[in-house]
Amino acid sequence: MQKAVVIVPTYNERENIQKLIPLLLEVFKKVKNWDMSILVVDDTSPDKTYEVVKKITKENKKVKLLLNAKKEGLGGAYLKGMDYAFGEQGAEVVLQFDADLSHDHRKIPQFMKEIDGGEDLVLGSRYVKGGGIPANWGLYRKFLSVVGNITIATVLTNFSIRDWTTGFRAVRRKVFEKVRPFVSDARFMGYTYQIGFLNSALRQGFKVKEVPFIFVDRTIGKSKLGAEYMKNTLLYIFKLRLDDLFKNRIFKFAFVGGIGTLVQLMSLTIIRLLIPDFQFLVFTSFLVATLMSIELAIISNFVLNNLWTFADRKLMTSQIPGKFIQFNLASMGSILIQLIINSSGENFIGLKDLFVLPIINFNVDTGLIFAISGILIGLFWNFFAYNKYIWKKK
Ligand SMILES: Nc1nc2c(ncn2[C@@H]2O[C@H](COP(=O)(O)OP(=O)(O)O)[C@@H](O)[C@H]2O)c(=O)[nH]1
Ligand SMILES: [Mg+2]
Repeated sequence: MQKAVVIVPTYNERENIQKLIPLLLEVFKKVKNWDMSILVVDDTSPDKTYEVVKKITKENKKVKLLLNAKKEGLGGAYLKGMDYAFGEQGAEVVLQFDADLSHDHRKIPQFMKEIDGGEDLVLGSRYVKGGGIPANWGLYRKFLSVVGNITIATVLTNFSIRDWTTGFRAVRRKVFEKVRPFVSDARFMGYTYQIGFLNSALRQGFKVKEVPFIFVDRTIGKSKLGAEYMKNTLLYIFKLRLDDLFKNRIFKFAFVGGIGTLVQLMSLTIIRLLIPDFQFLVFTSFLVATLMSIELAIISNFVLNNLWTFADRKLMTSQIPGKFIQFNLASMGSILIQLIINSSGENFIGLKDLFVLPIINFNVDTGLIFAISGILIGLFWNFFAYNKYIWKKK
């Protein structure tokens, strides 16, 4: 029979754990096809929770204690517990269960059924139909929990999950093996572990199922949830999305283009200061300065795109001269596109001042629309040409 281990992290849960263990052992009898057991992970609680548990382990083989020398947080306790359960204990499934009787032990058989049915990760959910949070929770606590979940789903743009923060879960071995490297750093030692773990599992395509349960407030002891949690969660989700953005080729392309524009404007200013305007050469020197600044922007774009945007298709040294010429042609193409669109806007529709202040007139100037669409189509062309010709997929 395959093994399933219910991990119960404890910190000052002396009384709760004594009540919980018999309830769990009782419900295990309803799960016939799994060898179920309990692993309590205690961080040497000051109230000596571990002493109580140690006593129970002597009477019952289905209960084990893992004692941490010091408090490392909820995520730390789960990592250690799961390493042990999936490792030494040879478990195929681990369940996460709070010691404070907030989670519904009667749901465990249903969790195991979902696993049998092919789910990789089962969540006890307070926010799907049939689930719930305690009616007596103050407005502030309800607000935090509900808004917290909505915020997480919105920032991660994943609305398939209703209860991101739930600590009642069943995890298959393969999920833990794939997710562990992503939740091993210090950020996940606290309660952020739950969100980090779930997000990583979803991104790796594991099957996740929410099972409703009604969360019951603890009657004994205190919650350990602190401000650490909110801060770390927000930091985690926003940093994750920022990382996503910086991994996005189109974003990098646009960013490099922005730098190119800055290079062009700044170099134009500097070159114009360096090249004196001879009266009869005013036009020529302006033209020279403009062309030089455009070329500098092109060089900046070429180098940065090669090193960053298309780092995965980086050019070999021998290719660089030829590709650089192609890159210049592509850039010229984009300028040409802009010129054509702008001038056709002028010639065929009869527009003169392209940048007439539309904001002051309160009616949008069609010339501006042509200018903007010229730039957009030019950018589109650039991105296309880079992908298709210059940094071709290998
Ligand atoms: N081992 C260990 N368990 C912890 C730690 N922090 C919380 N827990 C346990 O994790 C479970 C959930 O914690 P709790 O304070 O009830 O959080 P809440 O239900 O979100 O308010 C309880 O069983 C706690 O005893 C920790 O640092 N180490
Ligand atoms: Mg609790």
